[in-house]
Amino acid sequence: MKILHVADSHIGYSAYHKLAPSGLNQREVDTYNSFKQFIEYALKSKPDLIIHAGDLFDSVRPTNRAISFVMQQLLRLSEANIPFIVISGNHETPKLRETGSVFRIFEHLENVYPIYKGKLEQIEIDNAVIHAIPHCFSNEELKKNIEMAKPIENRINILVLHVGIIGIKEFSYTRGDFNEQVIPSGYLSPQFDYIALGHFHKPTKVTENAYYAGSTEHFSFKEAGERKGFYEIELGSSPQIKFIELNVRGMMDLGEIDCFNLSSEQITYEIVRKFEEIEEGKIVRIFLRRISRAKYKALDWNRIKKAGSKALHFEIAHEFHEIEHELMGKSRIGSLTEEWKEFISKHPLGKNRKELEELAIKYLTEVLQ
Ligand SMILES: [Mn+2]
Repeated sequence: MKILHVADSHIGYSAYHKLAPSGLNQREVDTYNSFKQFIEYALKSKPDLIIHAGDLFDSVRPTNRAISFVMQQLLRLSEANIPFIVISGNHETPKLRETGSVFRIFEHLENVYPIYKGKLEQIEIDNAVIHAIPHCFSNEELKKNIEMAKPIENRINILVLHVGIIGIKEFSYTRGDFNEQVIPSGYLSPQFDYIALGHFHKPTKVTENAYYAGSTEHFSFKEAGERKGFYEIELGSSPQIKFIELNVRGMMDLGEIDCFNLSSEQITYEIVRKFEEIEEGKIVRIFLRRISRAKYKALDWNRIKKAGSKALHFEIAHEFHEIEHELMGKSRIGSLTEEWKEFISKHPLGKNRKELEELAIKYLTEVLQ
């Protein structure tokens, strides 16, 4: 039995200001193109089944354009009699049940199986049983549903999940996506013939039988340099798993420049020099470590813009150096809590910010008394 496992296409995503010739956002068009490449591969290779492991859409309320694009592509699979099973991921699952799911409109397509009701559903295709668990309303419900998914004897059993896994090295760096659900790797039972995972954007083998397909495009600089694609799986007595790469827009991370001992002119020169590596149309980032506000302002932005013009978009991330306000004429150093607040305001803390801030201020107040 031949299966294609794809995930995290995030249709409807858009970013930066560059427009495609059609007038649409270029990055939105990029996500359409990579998904279309996948569909074209599927129509040629004619698998017995396609599994999409969640985050088909980028949001709970995709635009009409994103919905009709997906509808068109799924119709092509439907007409070719290729079954398509898709679970809803954290990005497209509404927090309130009453909102209703965009997946409902796919229920009427023949050969398309949208799974979005927050609970385990079993679909039988030929000799295979697909145990599909969409994004649930709580982590407890998710775990209950995974425990309920029991492989059936003498059948090919496939489990589908959209989750993060605790205990895999790569995932520990990337946690904190909104509304995500996370399970320990012990929940991935070796009894399934294959576990198709979605959520983590890098194609990864997690256990002997569990794989993340990764996303079909780059959606953040954390993904710079990663291959994007999907798996083609031949299940049988000796399963074969092959990664098929998609041709997507590249993302380049040009590394960092330590600016502490450099002048604005030198920093500009270093940026321009690194920008020589830029390949046409790529998305590029460079990081300026320990730069003062004054030096940052004095960079030669015209030269930098010109040097970066080959990129679809370039991002100059930076970290302002902390000692600067003593040196750069800040009239006084604030109280310990004021300084701490200023310091922490420059660090991305994600959803735990408020809690961490409150806790720190509580401790600081205690020691200062
Ligand atoms: Mn996700």
